[in-house]
Amino acid sequence: MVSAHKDHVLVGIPVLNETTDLRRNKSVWRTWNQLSRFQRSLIYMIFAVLFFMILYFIPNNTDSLIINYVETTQKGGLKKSGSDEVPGQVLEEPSLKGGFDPVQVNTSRLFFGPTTQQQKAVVEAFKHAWQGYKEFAWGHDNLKPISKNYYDWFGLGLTIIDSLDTMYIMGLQREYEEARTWVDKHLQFTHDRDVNLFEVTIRVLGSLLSIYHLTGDRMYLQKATNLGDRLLPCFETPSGVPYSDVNLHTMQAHPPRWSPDSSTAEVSTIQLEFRDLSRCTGDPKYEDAAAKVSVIIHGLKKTDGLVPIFINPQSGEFRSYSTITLGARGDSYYEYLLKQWLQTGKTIDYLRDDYVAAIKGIEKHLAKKTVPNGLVFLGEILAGGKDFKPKMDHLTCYLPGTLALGVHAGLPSKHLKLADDLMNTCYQTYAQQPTFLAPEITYFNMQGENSNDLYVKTNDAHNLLRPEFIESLWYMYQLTGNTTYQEWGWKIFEAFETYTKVKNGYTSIGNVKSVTNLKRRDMMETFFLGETLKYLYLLFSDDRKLIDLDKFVMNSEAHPLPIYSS
Ligand code: DMJ
Repeated sequence: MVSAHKDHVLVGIPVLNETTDLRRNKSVWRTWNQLSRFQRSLIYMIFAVLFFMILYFIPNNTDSLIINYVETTQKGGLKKSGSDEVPGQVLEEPSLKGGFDPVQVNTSRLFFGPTTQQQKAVVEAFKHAWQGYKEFAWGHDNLKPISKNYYDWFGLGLTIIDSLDTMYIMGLQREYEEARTWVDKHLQFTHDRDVNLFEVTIRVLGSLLSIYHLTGDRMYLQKATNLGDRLLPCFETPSGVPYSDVNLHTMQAHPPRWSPDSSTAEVSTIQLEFRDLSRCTGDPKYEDAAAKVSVIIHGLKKTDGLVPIFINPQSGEFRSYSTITLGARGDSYYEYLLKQWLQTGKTIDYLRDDYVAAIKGIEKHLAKKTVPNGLVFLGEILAGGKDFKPKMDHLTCYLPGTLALGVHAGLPSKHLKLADDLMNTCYQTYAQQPTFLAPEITYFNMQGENSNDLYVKTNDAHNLLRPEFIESLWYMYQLTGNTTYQEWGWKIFEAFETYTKVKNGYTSIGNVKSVTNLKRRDMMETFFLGETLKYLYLLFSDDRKLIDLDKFVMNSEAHPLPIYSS
């Protein structure tokens, strides 16, 4: 109670009038005693029912989060985020521009948090990583857990953003809320700094859209739209094939400093996100720009469906003689052919056809067997087809999961054989190292000059906490139910715990070939939280459909986006 009294203010707590209160209590007690036994029982029952109803309807704060898939029924624009505006640049309100109605998905479900011991262990790992990030790198891109420092790549708080849906799916409400507050209050796209179109699209745009779909929270869509507008200048090239980099403040796009070309995988791994942004805002400009790139690549000459890893934004042509690989700069071109086809309800035939043709090309040109034990691996074609290199990046280990997803969607069942063979080989890249962790790059023995199927060069022996094989384990487990994949995943998780866990987080290591000389690198990549731990959590779930692959498609950074009917 506050009362003004001439020249000073009295602040006090209201005092109970004890006599009146005592009298009131007595009369309530008398009335109660006058009730019949039946009336009293009825009142007891009403209280009991009310009590149980309250218990039932109040969600357990730590364990369950309600997902409301997008509710964008209200037409019209979103509020513009004042903090994200750049003086002199008017970013359009996301609003209906014609073309699409904003997406409406009326499903809802609960994420209850971990239910198995293994999931609980993964959640503990996440919390450990998060704690270190919070303490020493909050608001920065990466944690450097050994030096208790941080690293800024784009200066966008990448670890927070990449982790949003992981926390949501794991039921980590407190951590999720603090991350949401940071995004709401501090995430801005106005830094005078170059960012990579592909990386920011899969990590930031993909994550914002994914968590928007999971929560229905329009703050995320507002941020995503602002970012989408700042990325669009990349597509203003003579061909429509985007430049790799853009300054988010000046909105000037340009090729990388070291080359006039863009990476093929980069320009073809942005379509899920840009399409989803269009579907959510009702404005087709994002989807139009990104889908055009796929159409251009579709029209180019390929080697039995396989593409070189560089493409020129001026001419819209591949760079002749550049490498063909399912590893770096080539990998997710193939992934997004299938996933775009799925995202659009299997209605765009050329995407499926190009995907099927590419898998045929992979079987014909890239898939080879080691001589001692017949391990199937995917090598690389160099110099326009003249040379074959028996080298496979760990990145390639996403492919078996994608193959299984394609078979699940009705594509040739023989793809599962290749998937199975590659699973085995990828597993060996882990199991044959003393750390039980795979190196970044593995070479394979085709000559039979010794009894080893594979070998690792010193410079390739690092492990960056990458997710690709875990991702495939999850797809294979979800789609086959074979628990061997869970067992393999658990062994790898234990290896991460043993060799990459440090006091303040998890770190990349420089050498998987020795348990006594790990060469810890002092860097926790954002995809460890965004992908690796998420896929492990999903892999160990009793509910194989915790993320239902008939309703969602995972973007290249493990952020689930909805599947549309067209
Ligand atoms: C992630 O950023 C994505 O999975 C990307 O497609 C490939 N590289 C990393 C993880 O290894």
